[in-house]
Amino acid sequence: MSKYLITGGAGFIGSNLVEKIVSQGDDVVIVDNLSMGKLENIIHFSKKHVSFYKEDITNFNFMEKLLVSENFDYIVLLGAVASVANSVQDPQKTHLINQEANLNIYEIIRKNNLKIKKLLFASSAAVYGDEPTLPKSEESVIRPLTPYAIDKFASEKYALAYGKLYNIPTVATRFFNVYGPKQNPESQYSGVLSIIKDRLVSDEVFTMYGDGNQTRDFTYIDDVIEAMLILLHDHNVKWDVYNVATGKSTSLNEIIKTFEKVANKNLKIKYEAKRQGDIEKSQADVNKIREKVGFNTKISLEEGLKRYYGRKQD
Ligand code: UD2
Repeated sequence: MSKYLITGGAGFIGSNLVEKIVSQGDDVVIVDNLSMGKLENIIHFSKKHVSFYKEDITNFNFMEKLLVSENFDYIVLLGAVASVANSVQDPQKTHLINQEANLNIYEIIRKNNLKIKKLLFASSAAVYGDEPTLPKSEESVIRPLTPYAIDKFASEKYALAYGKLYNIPTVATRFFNVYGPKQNPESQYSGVLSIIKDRLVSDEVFTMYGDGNQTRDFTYIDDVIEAMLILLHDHNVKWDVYNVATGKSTSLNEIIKTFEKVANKNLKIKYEAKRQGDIEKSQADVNKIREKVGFNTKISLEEGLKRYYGRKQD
């Protein structure tokens, strides 16, 4: 049996990861301040296998005591202000959470010589910025344009360099547009598919920013969880960064058509101007994760949308 620490474990990706780990018989400790995550995402887990601390990852003393006393096998860093817009409004505060809190965890591991099996830092396709060449491989030009992207890139680089310098097994992932159950549709900056699902269910109007021809590499949560577990458990994987995505790009117009077919209703759409700084096209090159660990996504867009829509409550 292994023990995992998951920061941000009450959030969208975190709570789905916890569910999978618990189903495999392992134990999880979640640290989440519920600023973006929700208690209802994790309340149903057995207390025997999942412990929850409602804490800020910026509480350095708390994190140190926890890491030193628990002897984690695996550490997954998902805790963040996962909003580019918030990082633009409040760069210093989000920097503390999105970068310094992670550096603090690397430091705790180093200073206390903790023997972990793997640490995974969750980075983002945001690090590629607006350089137009597609698809984005891990070697593509990096052009982080917002505090969010800069902090993600720095935390990622720290994870990998720390790993190498101090012999700590670390890995980083760059997620593209992940969607699926438990994604919170409450903000206008939530994942677009969580918003579209919400509008389809409630028959409310969806606001399209731009003409809908913008493309994204939409990746279903179960594929993302599988990739994370492979990267955590493969001993040959360390000190490296991997795109986690499908390698395909789909426009908003196309995905809305598929979603309407799955839901068997039409989405009401109103059009507004394109968002400032919106990236027109996004697509991952997934050769590295395919070649190094044999990972391929399995869930087509239609299948992912079916699974997602089937779970009306989340
Ligand atoms: C994703 C990440 C973001 C950052 C960025 C880096 C999510 C939720 N966001 O932003 O954190 O990493 O990638 O490039 O994964 N849209 C609408 N109507 C809406 C909401 C969105 O038209 O109500 C459009 C939006 O303008 C954009 C597209 O849908 O063109 C996708 O938006 P998004 O916020 O889901 O994701 P993205 O790629 O902008």
